[in-house]
Amino acid sequence: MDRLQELTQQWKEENLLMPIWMEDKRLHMIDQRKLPHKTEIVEITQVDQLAKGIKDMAIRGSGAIGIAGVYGMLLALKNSGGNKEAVISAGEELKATRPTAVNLSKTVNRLIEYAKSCPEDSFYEAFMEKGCDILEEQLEFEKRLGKYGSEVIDDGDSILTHCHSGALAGSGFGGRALSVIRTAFLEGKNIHVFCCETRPYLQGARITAYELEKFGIPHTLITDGMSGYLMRLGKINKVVVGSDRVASNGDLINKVGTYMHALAAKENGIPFYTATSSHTIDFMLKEGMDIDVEYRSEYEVTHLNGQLITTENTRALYPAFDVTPNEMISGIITEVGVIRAPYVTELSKLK
Ligand code: RUB
Repeated sequence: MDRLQELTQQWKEENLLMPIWMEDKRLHMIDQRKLPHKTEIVEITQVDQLAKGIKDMAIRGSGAIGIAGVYGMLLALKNSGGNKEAVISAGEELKATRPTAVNLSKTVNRLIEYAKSCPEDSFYEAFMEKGCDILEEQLEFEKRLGKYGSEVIDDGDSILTHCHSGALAGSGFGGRALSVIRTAFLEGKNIHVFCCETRPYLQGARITAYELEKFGIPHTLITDGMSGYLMRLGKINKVVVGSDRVASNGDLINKVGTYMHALAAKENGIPFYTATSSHTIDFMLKEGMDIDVEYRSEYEVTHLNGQLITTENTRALYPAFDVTPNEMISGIITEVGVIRAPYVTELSKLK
């Protein structure tokens, strides 16, 4: 059994909710578009198929697409019998699929650089080892940030989360925001989660609520526009979201709607946290608003479950992410601890 097989076996025994894994030279991926009604596992034998799956959101969430980048390059390694050019070109193809979440491009770039520096004769073994190291490291980060994050969760908290920053958006333990929430719950804290449905793709309704139910964590689904009022009523007293990218000044780029919740939290004096990994910090990005956010098809807004919900002529807009200024963020939860302002100085220590 090679190391990847051993790891996969170990993760299965741990009962992780993995978004993607490799077995018998094939990738297996849960098609997240079918959740929660159907757990469809798609088998992937070619990098093209995986690239399409990322683009079409069959697999999504910043951590998960970073991991998918690793698996895709390992697939190319196996398929090509260790051809360096094929592995690098797979990385380039995968990187181009989704631009905003930085984990994908950062992880793939890391592997491309590694591939380039590897001697030809030991390339297969060395690249496989590196890929496995990264996969293990990502899961380890997830568990560690959960522990640090749990320190900001108090017994009795009612926590708002947006979109889906959970196991299937990460390595399978709980991703980022849900690792924090899950760890606090496993530690015996009495908590309740309000999860936003997250229009238009409904990641919150379809996937976050599904995972919270699986983990046995008490939760209530709300529509995105309800958060402010519930904060005013005192029904929500903390916010924890994931992050697709963090700029070097601490600005947060996350699923569209996040900024709105942060504004409401600030107005109501409610702590707002993002859970992330140090790999999601983009030190090349000075401020969040410097980013070109991904715009997705208006079809995703005008249609629900493939059904047109507007008139034929209604035009729609879908910036998939927004930017929350760092001054609205109480803390950035990472695998090395909770980082607090001044962010430029504190985050630079993670370089
Ligand atoms: C996912 C999304 C999630 C983030 C953060 O976007 O915005 O909130 O990925 O979660 P999409 P995490 O569904 O468009 O991929 O930090 O756990 O990835």
